Amino acid sequence: MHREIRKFLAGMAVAAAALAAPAPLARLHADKGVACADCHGKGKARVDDNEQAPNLACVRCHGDLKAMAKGAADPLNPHASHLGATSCTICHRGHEASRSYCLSCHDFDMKMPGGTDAAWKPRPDPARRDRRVDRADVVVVGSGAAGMVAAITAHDAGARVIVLEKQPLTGGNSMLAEGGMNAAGTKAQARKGIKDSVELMREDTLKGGKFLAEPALVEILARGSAASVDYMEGLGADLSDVGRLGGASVSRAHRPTGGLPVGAHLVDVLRRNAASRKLDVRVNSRVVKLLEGRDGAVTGVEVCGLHRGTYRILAKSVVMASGGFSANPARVARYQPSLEGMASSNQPGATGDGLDLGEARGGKLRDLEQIQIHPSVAKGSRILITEAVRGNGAILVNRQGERFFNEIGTRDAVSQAILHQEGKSAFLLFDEGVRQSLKQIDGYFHLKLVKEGATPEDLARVLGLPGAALRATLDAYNAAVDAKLDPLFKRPDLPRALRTPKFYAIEVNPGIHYTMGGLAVDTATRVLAKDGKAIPGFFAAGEVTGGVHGANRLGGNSISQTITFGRIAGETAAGFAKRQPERK
Ligand code: MEZ
Repeated sequence: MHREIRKFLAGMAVAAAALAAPAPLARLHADKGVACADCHGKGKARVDDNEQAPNLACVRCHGDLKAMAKGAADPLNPHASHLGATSCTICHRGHEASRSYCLSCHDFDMKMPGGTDAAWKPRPDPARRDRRVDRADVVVVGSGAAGMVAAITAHDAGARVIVLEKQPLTGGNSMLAEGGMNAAGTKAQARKGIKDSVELMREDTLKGGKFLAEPALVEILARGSAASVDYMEGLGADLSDVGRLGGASVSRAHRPTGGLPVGAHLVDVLRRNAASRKLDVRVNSRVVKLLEGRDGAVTGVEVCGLHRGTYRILAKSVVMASGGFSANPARVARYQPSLEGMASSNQPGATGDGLDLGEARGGKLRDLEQIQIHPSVAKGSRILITEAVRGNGAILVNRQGERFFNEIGTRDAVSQAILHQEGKSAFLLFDEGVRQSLKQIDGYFHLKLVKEGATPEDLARVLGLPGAALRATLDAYNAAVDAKLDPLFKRPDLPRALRTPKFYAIEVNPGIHYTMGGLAVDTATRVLAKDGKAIPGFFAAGEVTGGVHGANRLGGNSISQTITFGRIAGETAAGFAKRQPERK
């Protein structure tokens, strides 16, 4: 075909595609008389990877998130979500179709101006290179609880810190944490008369992890836990409610008053502390390489910023806190083929890039095949139903309307028990008493995941279960609660009988939740090379590390790990940086 005709036809195809695509916001704004210069250009702030400039323009006209959320009757309000203070431009795009971040985990019917109904996805890296070089004492990769705590601690120890987050918002998986933060020997436990000890938490953790964990790391987790609760309370957190989670000998999961989800609260506290310290936190900033010095030390990072392009930051220490890989189906299937196709409860950024970066710099990886499935993800969704619902008294029943396991056993055991039931799912059953004991249950009602009935028989009808069997199961369970003894499954904690109408149920099945393996570290969070020696200038904390949980993590130990080891990483990285000369 003649070249000109080919060019013309290609041009027509592009124009047709543009017409078929939803109108980007820029065009909708132009239709309302808003000029490009009203948001961009001379006299306006430059767009950086944090995208604050376009966000300020949005807020100037539309108001902030609070204002946008005001007056909406529906509790499912994307402007008042559990993600907290996010940027408009995460979802709303000026020059391309907008995509809802909520849809990367939820299945809502969401329409937005200039949008598609497709899920959010990362935008492609720009090809440009920025030759300017930034400098820091400590670079932290990842902005979940481990990263933010490491950054705040390093800053408070006098270091110049830069935090890099590849996602468009901070918080990582920590933001989704629900059930609580484990700690032994806290003031909140003492107020409630709960007798716990470092030794008991250590033994529970080692046993729950099938004795594969590194005892020295577990000792630090347990020994540091109460101080970590104090630390977070010192930053402004409320961790005064204490509940029981699977595999724990006593109640030690700390969360906000009324049993609100722990993660969104802690992330909010950490964001506020980072902001008040004017920490340099950069979102949309993906680390693509760890820089190596002549002495083998890690000397900084190469970053790809959404707008800035690829650039280098020279640093004296780097803390890897980039999380696990539960949201990376290919990687999960590589280590555990049996989990192929199973839904994950994680946010979309949990892809395990930090493992590749660390391994490329000589870091040793351990226990990667240890992948945790959580027993209760709402069937047909990616929504985790916190273990705390069981901890506060809910039971699991199968399609015969019968209990089949100790509901607060360890996750590996409860998950396997569910997978052995007909339909490979179970019904999480609770009453109004349990609902009132744990505020985070309200969220499941908002998400329309809960079925209800005025009596057990009503609920059985709604669920398609045999009513007489369900009634008999509840009667037997309530008798066990009264007698403080569960003859069927030896459930060790029977916090309340299930007698208060209404009766509720959520159908649940196991989902990929946590990756126990990762970079090998020592007790000072120094990343270890294959020869067992620490790599100078390289530290790691949180889910990117391996060795703290062994073959199975206990619920509530993840947030505990992020705070305790995040604090150690921040301190050690800042201390190491102090002893180094300026990088050239
Ligand atoms: O630590 C966790 O993963 C946890 C407590 C999850 C949950 O069920 O809430």
